[in-house]
Order: sequence, then structure tokens, then C-alpha cells
Amino acid sequence: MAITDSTAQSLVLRHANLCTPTATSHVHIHDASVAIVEGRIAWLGEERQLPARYRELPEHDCDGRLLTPGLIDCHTHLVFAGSRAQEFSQLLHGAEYADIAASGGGIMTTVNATRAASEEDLLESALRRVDDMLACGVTSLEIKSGYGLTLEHELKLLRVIQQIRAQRPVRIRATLLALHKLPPEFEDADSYVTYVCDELLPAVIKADLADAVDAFCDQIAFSRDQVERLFVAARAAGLPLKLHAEQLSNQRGSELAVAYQALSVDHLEYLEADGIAALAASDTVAVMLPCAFYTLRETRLPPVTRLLAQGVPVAVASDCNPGTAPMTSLLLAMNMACTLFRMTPLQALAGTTLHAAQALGIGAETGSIEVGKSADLACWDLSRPEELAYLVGVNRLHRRYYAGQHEHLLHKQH
Ligand code: DI6
Ligand code: FE
Repeated sequence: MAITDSTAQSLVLRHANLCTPTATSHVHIHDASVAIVEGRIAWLGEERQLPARYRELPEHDCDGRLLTPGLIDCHTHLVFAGSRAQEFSQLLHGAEYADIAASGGGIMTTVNATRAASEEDLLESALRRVDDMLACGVTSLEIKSGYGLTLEHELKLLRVIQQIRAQRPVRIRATLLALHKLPPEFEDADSYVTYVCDELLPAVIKADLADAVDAFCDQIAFSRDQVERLFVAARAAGLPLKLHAEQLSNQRGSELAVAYQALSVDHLEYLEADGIAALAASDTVAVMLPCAFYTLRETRLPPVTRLLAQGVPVAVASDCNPGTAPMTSLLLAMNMACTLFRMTPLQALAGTTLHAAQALGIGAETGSIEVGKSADLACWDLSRPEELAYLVGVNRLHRRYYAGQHEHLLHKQH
């Protein structure tokens, strides 16, 4: 990615083929203008109705290109060291993800490499992944900790996330995922949960390094009761909640998360009727992570069609992590959400914009092209919004705008 300019935050985009999700459907304006004043969307509508006062602004002619909200990757674990290519080979030869974890590999492989890595090295490798994401039109990004599992190392990961925020033009939400895996320093999960609730979480809050708290609720990770102890502590501190739920088995984590008004529940392959009903009666977003499904060669589908039919907001994210989703392309995740989970391309677009914003609690600020929101936009060398998810492994980003700041991206791959 080469950035050739990054300038004024007041400008007008003209002749755009604008498509944005809305709460109930989509708005599609074939010849649209968007006026941006001081980084915010001040006006949008038909090109011929652009008010005279905005015609004075510096202008970008989109020349009929597709214009969408900037994409939002609402679930990543992109700060880590090392590689799990060896375990990928094991998975291909019949080993189970849970068995690799039980024999000390899996998440622990990455925890060991990450603990041994310096903050500088972690930052450098994470920035490479972030840059891949920005080159795919991402303007907001969630990043979890969870490969440290001691106060010292979780703080290290969270500081790296802070540095990414300072060094790249992207909105970042940092999520503490201390309950990702039981570390070897603790004999049992309950005493680790006590340590996290009584020591680790308060220190992270004091350092003001987390915007939300997440946990992995599963047989190979933490039970519902253990997760609930964390939720009680985090909620008392006013931190929003998220949960890895029903990925490998049904622990009824989603019902717990809904009871605690979590922002999102993520994965959901094993979600059943009670969980769907709980989500349908809540504001909690269901986050689909099709790359993890693909990498694990899972065969059980998350109940996406039923969730959508019941009006649950469904987001789509990369899950970027070294074990189950070694990828950085949210566009490919959108394609997988369609091909593997049968979402429509427009549902996938809403899932990486409007609903992803809700899953991060930033829906008032970004996620759609609406007056008053931050001018987070992506302009594509495409003629139809469906093409974003239809193309497989193809990135046609022309320009990315973050709070009105634009970058012209030169694609090396074409
Ligand atoms: N579920 C996942 O898919 C990732 N974490 C989680 O709780 C995988 C993390 C890894 O294998 O490193
Ligand atoms: Fe994850």
C-alpha cells in the first residue's frame, strides 16, 4: 500500500454510486454526492441536488465508482508472535483443534511465542496486518489481547494496541480477552478467574487500556459460571462485554451474554433455539466468523438464516488470529459469509459496516453513510455493491476516507 496524499477533511465527493445499509434495508443512489465538513458527513443525496454551498469545497470525482461506508472488522486477535503453520499441517492430517490444545499447543503455542516477543516486534508484525486491513477499506477495527494471560503480558499487548492507534488512521477498540485460555501458572480455572477479576482487570482499568471485555466460553476454555464472574466484575467497572460463544459446543453462553447486555456474541455454530430467542429479544449482535469455520473444516452451520429472520443484527468479521483464521482480508470474510453461510452480499455488507459498528458500541459515530457520522468511507473500482462479496480474494479499493482524510491506494497486485 502506498499513501500518496492525506489532506483536507472538508471536501465533496461527486458522481458516486452510493450504497449504504440502513437499520431496515439499504439506500442506493446511483449518481450521488457526499459533502464532508471537518471530517463529518454534512450532506448526501442526488448529485443534481447538491446545495451550492458545498460546490465550493475541494472535490473528488468518484466517476461512477461504488461508494460504501468504510468497513469495520469487529473481531480480531491481530497482535501475536509466531506461526501455527505446523499445527495447520496437523489439522490437515486429522488432528482435532481441541486435541492440539489439550496437548499444550493451540492458543498456548501462540502465548509462549507472544510472551517471548518484545513490544517492538509485536508492534511491527501487528502493523503489517493492520496495513493489509486498511488496504481493504477498513476504517474501524477491534483488537483483542488474550495471548499474554498474565498482567505483565496482557498489558504489553494492550500497549501495542495503543501504539497502533497512535500510528495509523483507523478507529480502534481494544478488548481485554484474559479469559482466553487457562495459563500453566494456574492449577485450576477458578483461581485464574479470581486473579483476573481481582488483579488483572482492575490494573487494566486503572491503566485505561481496554474499551471492552471478552471471554472464550467453551469446554476447552471457561465455563458459563466463570465467565459470569468476569461479567459481574467488568460490568461493575462500566466496561462493555463481548463473548466467544457456542463455537465448539453449546454452553448457553449467548443467553448469559444477553442477560448481561453484551454488545455481541461471536461464532455461534452451536447456537440453538433458546439462544436464538434470547438474541432476538435483545440488542446483542450475532457476529459470524466464517474463516474460523473454514479453517477448522467445521460442518455445523451457525443458524444465520434463523437469526436474520428473527431480526437479529448479524455482523461479519475476520477473526484474524494465528490458529483458526490466519487472514487479514475482511473482503474474503464477506465472501465466505455468503458462500459458506448463505448470507446475501448486501447482508454481508451490512455485517461489516452497520452491524459491526453496533457490535463495537460505535454505531452513533460510524457504520453507515449518514449525516452527522464520521466520514469513514470506501470508494471501489466496482459498479455494484454485490461485487464486494462476490469476488473471491480480489480487492478493488480505490480510496479510503477516515474522518474525511483520504489516501490514494496504489495496488501492486493488479
Ligand atoms: N476462538 C477462536 O477461533 C480463536 N480464539 C477463540 O477463542 C482462536 C485462537 C487461536 O487458536 O489462537
Ligand atoms: Fe476470536
